[in-house]
Amino acid sequence: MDNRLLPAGAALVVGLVAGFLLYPSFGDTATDTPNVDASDGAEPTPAAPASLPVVENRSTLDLVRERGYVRCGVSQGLPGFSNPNDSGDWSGIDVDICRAVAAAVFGDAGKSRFTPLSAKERFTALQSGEIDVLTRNTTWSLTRDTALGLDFVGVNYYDGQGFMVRKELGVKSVMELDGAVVCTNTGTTTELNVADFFRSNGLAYSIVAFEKSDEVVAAYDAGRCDAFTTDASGLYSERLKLADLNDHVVLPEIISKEPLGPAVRQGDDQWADIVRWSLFAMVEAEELGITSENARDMKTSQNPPVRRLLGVEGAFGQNLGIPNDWAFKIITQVGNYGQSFERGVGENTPLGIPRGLNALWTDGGLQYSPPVR
Ligand SMILES: N[C@@H](CCC(=O)N[C@@H](CS)C(=O)NCC(=O)O)C(=O)O
Repeated sequence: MDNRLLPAGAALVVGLVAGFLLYPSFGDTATDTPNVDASDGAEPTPAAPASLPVVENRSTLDLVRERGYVRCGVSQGLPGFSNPNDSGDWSGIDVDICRAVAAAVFGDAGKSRFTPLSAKERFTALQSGEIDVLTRNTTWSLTRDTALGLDFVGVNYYDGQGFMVRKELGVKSVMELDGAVVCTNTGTTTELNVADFFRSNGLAYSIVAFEKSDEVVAAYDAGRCDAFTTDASGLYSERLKLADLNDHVVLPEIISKEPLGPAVRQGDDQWADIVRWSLFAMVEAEELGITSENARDMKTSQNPPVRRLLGVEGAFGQNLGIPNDWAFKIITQVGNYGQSFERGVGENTPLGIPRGLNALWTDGGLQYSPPVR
């Protein structure tokens, strides 16, 4: 489709007007919200910005090619998802999505750069053009997909919200948290879900929320709150930062659906397709048994889906506006979805997360790529 330029500008303006200040009620410091009943459970209605940032009315692919690298918005440090090492090199499954897009566009996963963003900052950074794609443990919800001038293109991690408490509390279920002080991050679905869950179950609560995750963990570790809540994946990751993780227990309830996935600016269909199919290529590769190690040999396979994905047959890259060996480059440089999962968050990493919902559909999970044909 070649109608992407006009809608990109139009949609962006609508999105910017609608979605600039997402979470007006929370500041950078702790915000104690003692069980107020002011919201209806929807995301806060965004206010219009004082002035609109100017974004060039050009295709993202053109801008990215001209610049020479893809700019991705990531977390400020969430091991397994997006985390820098001491040399400033980023890794994790969200980083892999960005590297996959760079491999698809440039044939070089290294042509990717990372901008750490808090939950509160992330949508504005995408709207304003500061980044090309948001790959930051971000939940796909209707409001975010429609009212912010953004489009979610897939789910790279199916998640849900969980709770952690100190073992000494003796609490076995979230239902025992009546009157609890709950620590979490501002600008997240987490806050909204806590409100839904506690209110609908008739439980009193108060929230202590911070913009930086490290502050949330520190507050919880220091005993400022009874429970720490975030995406279950975030609990696996953030609890590694606690003084002694054996003093804590994750409660059995998962209180929400948190499909985490990459988002792009609304209205640039070609760019959305490139990011979407970069993710799908990783999933499809796993289903077809293609890995970073065997991809080269698999090029001689007679299996038609393998030949199509590796660019031996067809013009699928061309249809996306990128080289035909796009998926081959992703698989050899980043790996298939399962390889990325195991390397970032899998059972042999400090996080130790089982595939669960993120297993392939053929193994009883939800990860599924439409056919490459
Ligand atoms: N998936 C939820 C929560 C995302 C979120 O921001 N989680 C926190 C806690 S795991 C986080 O990413 N912290 C790392 C950071 O702020 O950089 C959302 O999209 O609102």
